[in-house]
Amino acid sequence: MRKLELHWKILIGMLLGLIFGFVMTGIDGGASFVSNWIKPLGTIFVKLLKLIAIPLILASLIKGISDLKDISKFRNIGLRTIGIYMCTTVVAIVIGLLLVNAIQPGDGISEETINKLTETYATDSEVTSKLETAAQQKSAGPLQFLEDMVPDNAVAAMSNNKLMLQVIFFTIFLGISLLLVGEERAKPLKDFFDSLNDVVLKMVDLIMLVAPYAVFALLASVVVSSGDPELLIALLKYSGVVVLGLLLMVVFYCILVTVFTKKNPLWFLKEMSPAQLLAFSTSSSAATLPVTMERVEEHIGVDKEVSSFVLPVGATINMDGTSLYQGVAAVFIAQALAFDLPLSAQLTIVLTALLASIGTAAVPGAGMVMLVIVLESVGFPPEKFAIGLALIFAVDRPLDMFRTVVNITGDATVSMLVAKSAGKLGKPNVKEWDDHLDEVR
Ligand code: DAS
Repeated sequence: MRKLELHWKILIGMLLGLIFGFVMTGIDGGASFVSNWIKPLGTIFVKLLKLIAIPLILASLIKGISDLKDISKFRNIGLRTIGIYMCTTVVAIVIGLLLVNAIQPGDGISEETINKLTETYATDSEVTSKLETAAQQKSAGPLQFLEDMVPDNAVAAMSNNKLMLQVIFFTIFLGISLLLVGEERAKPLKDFFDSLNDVVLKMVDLIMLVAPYAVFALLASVVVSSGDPELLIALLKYSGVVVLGLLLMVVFYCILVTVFTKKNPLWFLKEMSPAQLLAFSTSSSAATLPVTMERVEEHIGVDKEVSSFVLPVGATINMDGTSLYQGVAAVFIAQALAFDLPLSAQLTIVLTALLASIGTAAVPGAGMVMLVIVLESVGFPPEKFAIGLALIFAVDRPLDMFRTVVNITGDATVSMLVAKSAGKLGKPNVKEWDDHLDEVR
C-alpha cells in the first residue's frame, strides 16, 4: 500500500480517537478508562513537543540572527513582523464583532437555561480557577508584560515553557551580542547552535513518528471530558459563530498568501496541515511550534533567518483565533445576560482583545482566562463573571482546538509575507516525512 503521508495518518488517528471517545462515553466506566489509560499517551506526546520547543527556539533564533550578518536586517524583520501581526489581529477581532452582532447568538437564551448552566458550572473548580488566574493577570500593571519578558535567570527561563517570551528575549540578546563580537570570535558558538538546530529538528521527526497514536489519545480524552452533550447543543449557535469567524480568517490568510506571495493558497494549507492537525489535537501553539517551524522552513520555503524569529514570537503574542473568539464571547455573554454593549464599548473590545491575545499563554484554555480582562474593560459586572464564563465553559475546549489552528496558521502566513518582503521566501527543500522516517529507521 502506498505509504500514507503524515497528515493522513494524523487525520485517521483523530477520527478514530473521536469515535473511540464517543463509544467509551456510552460504556459504563468507559470515560474513566480513557482518562486513566489513554489520555496519558497524549499528555506525554504534548510534553515531549513542549520539551523541545525551548531548545529549538534557542538554536534556530541564534542561527537565524547570526545568519543575518548585520543588525539592521534583523530590526527590519522585527518591525515588519510586529506590524503585520497587529493588523491581522485587529482584522480578526472586527470579523468576530461583525458576526456576533449580525447573528446575535446570545439572544433568546431562556432564563432557566442560564440558571441551569449557572448551577452546573458557576461553582465549577475550573471556572473559579480561571477567574483567579485572570484576577492575577488583571492586577498586573500595563507594562507588566514587558517586565515579565526580562528573565533574571537564563537557565530557569530555559526550563519553563510558560516563560517562552523570556527565552526569546534572552536569545535575541545573545544573538545580537554574537553579531557584535565579530564572525571570528562568534564561530565556535554559532557552529554549536547550527548543529543543535539540526539535532533538535531530528528530534521533531522522532516525536512525530508517534503523532497518529498520540492524537488518537488526545481526541478520545477530549470527547469523554467535554461535559454534558445536552448543554453543548444549547451553545451550538454561539460555537457556529466562532467557527464561521475562524473560517473567514483562514480565507483572509489565503487571500494574503495569494496577493503578497503569489503562491497557491491550497498548496499552503496542505503543506501546513500536519501542524494544523496537531494544533487542533493539542490546543497548544507552544506544543505545536516545533512542527510549525519544520513545516514553514522545509515545506513552505521560508528562510530560517525569518521563521526562527517570526514563529516563536507569533506563538506567544500573535493569536488571531483567540482574539476573534474573545470578541465573539464577550458580546455573546453580554447578549445572554442582557448587558447592553454600545458601539463605543465594542470598539474598546477591539483594543482589549488585541492586548488580551498578546498576553494569552500558548497553552490550552488560556484564551478563556484572558476573556475576563475583555469583559472587565467594558464594565461588565464582576459578580456576573462566573456566570459568564460558566455560560461558555462547556464548549471552550472544542473551540480552543479550532482557534489554536487559526493561531498557528496566522503565524505561518505572516512568516511567508515577511520572508517574501525580505527576499527570503525560497523553494521548499521538501523532505517528505517518509524520507525523514527512512533516515530514522
Ligand atoms: N490554546 C491557546 C493556544 O495555544 C489559544 C487559546 O487558549 O485561545 O494558542
